[in-house]
Amino acid sequence: MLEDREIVRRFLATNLQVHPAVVSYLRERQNPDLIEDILAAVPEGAVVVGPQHLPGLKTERDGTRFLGDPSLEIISGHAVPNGKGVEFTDFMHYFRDRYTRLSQMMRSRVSPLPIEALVRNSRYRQEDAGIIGMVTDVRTTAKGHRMATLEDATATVPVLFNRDRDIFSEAEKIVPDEVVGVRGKLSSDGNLFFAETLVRPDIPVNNAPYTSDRPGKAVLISDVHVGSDTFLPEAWDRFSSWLATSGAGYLLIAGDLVDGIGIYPGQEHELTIPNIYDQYNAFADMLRRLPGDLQIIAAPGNHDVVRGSEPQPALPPAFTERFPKNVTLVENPALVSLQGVRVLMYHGRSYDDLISMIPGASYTNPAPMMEEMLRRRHLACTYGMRTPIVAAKQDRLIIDPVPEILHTGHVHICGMRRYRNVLCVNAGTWQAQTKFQKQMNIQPTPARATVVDLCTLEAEVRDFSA
Ligand code: D5M
Ligand code: FE
Ligand code: ZN
Repeated sequence: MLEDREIVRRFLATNLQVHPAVVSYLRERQNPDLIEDILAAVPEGAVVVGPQHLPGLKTERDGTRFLGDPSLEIISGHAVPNGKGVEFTDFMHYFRDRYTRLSQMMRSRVSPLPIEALVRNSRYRQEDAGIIGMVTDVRTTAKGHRMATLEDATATVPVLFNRDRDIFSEAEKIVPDEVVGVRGKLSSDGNLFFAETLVRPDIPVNNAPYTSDRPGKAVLISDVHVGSDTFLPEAWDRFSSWLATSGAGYLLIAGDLVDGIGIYPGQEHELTIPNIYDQYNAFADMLRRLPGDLQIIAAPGNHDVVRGSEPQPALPPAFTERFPKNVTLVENPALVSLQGVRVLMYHGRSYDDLISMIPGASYTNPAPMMEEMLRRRHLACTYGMRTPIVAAKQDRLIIDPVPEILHTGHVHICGMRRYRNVLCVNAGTWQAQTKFQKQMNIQPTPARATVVDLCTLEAEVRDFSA
């Protein structure tokens, strides 16, 4: 077991200090070779080894890119030429990658046996044991218990969560395709596993976020919906004027930049700009009126012109010709570093799934859903519901490394909370209530922007609605 003390000692031995975020990264992986890799890659003259020195953070494709100002770094999800972004594979490989990486995060807490060994070997019957599996099926039994089928590379086993136990409330939140660990006992006939504890990959309890050592402010928004007849131009103008004097260095936009076309039946009757190119050009004009030294990072959402399956590619050049130079287009999701503070941007399509499956979840209160994503270390666990997912060689929707900030949108309702020192921000919208939202009884909170101080990670919501 690689402990914090040992990790720190190893760095000190080479006269380097180590940031707590790096310590938690290494503790989670339990791989001493990684320390050597990091030490080998630290540039000469460095005093403190920080998150920016972690090799795992470089993208698998063409390395970390520094864009203009080195204070902005796209760690993963930068724009790549059409089609080259994802290496397609089959779902078996995709889910295997998910299982391997998420199970690794909880091995030390579960001490799992391979499921096949557990069920085949009679010596494990009615003995305390642990397993880690992907949930292939979950339901409530006739007697009101929760039953989940867990699968690993060797076999599957049904797991029962007794409704009279404390873990039941957690078991009610189990969703298909998440990876969980359980400890408990196999029945005497070997056909059923009785769960006593439920473990999720989760954020380490002692998660220590990185903060910038020089002043900096980031503004987080999403769901601008340019082109819709409910887009709020006056509120945007107030925001735009404020930004010029705000001293903010970064503007992050987590998708649904424009309203798009053909997104829902009858949308053409609710558009003021019916042409998709014109929508992006109008958005470009809005961005051109913002300060030229503001670093703008824009990711797509389900209303944007790119493929809906996640990870969604960055907007292609055909639509962004008029965008100013200070805009960096990224994929959805994307992990960006602002002066070392890592922001995981994700539009949030999976809210539609989580809200339908997790008891107590609702569109009005998105913040608890962000916590559910963090606990599962996954942005969109469940395959085959509302969130389309691409079978890629690597599961890019896994939350790894732990970011300082999780920035989402989609539900059009502002929400904020901190979970184990991760700042969760759901950014709201620039669109008033639509006909569809009226039918669904969704009351949006338009015209809000969240301002984050990169030195303290303190955040405040500013209201531009009046
Ligand atoms: O999502 C705008 C809002 O509408 C947001 O609260 C999610 C909700 N929404 C979107 N699609 C659906 C479906 N199919 N069912 C229920 N609720 C939905 P936007 O992505 O901007 O259209
Ligand atoms: Fe939206
Ligand atoms: Zn959306």
